[in-house]
Amino acid sequence: MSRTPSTELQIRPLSAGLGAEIDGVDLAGEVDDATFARIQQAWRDHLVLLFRGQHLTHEQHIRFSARFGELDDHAAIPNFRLPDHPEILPVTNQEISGRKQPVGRQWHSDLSTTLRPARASLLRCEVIPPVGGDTMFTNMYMAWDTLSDTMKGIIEPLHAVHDMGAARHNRQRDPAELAAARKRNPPIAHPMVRVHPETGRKALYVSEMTTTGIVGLTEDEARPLLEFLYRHCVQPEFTYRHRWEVGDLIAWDNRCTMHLALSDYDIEVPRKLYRTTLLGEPSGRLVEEPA
Ligand SMILES: O=C(O)CCC(=O)C(=O)O
Ligand SMILES: [Fe+2]
Repeated sequence: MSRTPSTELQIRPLSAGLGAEIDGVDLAGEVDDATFARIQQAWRDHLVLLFRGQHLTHEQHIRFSARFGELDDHAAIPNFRLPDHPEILPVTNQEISGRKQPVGRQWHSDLSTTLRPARASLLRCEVIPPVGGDTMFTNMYMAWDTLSDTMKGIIEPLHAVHDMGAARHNRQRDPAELAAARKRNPPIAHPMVRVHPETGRKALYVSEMTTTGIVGLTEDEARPLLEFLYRHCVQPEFTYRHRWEVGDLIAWDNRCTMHLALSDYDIEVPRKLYRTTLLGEPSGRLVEEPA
């Protein structure tokens, strides 16, 4: 097993909005504490980290991911996780046990329909179409910082409802299956602005994929505000668009970013990535649904 001295690490920003490529570390090997501390600092500074040429086994992917915290076992989506490695979620357009997987084709932050929304996700690329299959990321600190003080004042006390039934891909699902999934993951009200526990910075927290409304506002009141925020959050200057290569591993911080899987490729051509998900700090509360 190789050891990577921390002095070899190079950090190169990927766009003005967010993202950095980290060079000079072999994630299959033993990453020493000093190197990991620099990776964590780069992660806090850049929100999304890209490591190229990392051809990891599932065990190596899990071992590196666990350095960031407590791993989710994907019990919320039991049909899609790997039977031998519940910490690994295949992210693919191919069928898994006879079903097509719901994919993140709307802007979102992972596990927002749970009481421990994801801290990090680490996505590793094994198969990518010859063209397309890109993923976009956006910086939710910037989304917050660039609102007017008046708008910040309006949003700060509000909670938004996150409901997996809202996702476009879930609307095409078998109703009984969706009802069961929604029972496992009932709607959650989360604060619309979160203070990042490590940086102390405020980040906007809404998701085009899962947010259905705002607690205390009528649908007519909430809808235009949410539509404005969805547009505001994804201005090109806040974003990075990643063109995948086999062997890429991207670690992103869900507490201050959103991401989007682009359908800019021939859906019949295989695309296969694997994700680990880190559980985040407790957040939000269950929304009482009318019986
Ligand atoms: O397929 C992708 O590009 C990203 C899918 C996604 O939302 C995720 O892995 O969390
Ligand atoms: Fe996602």
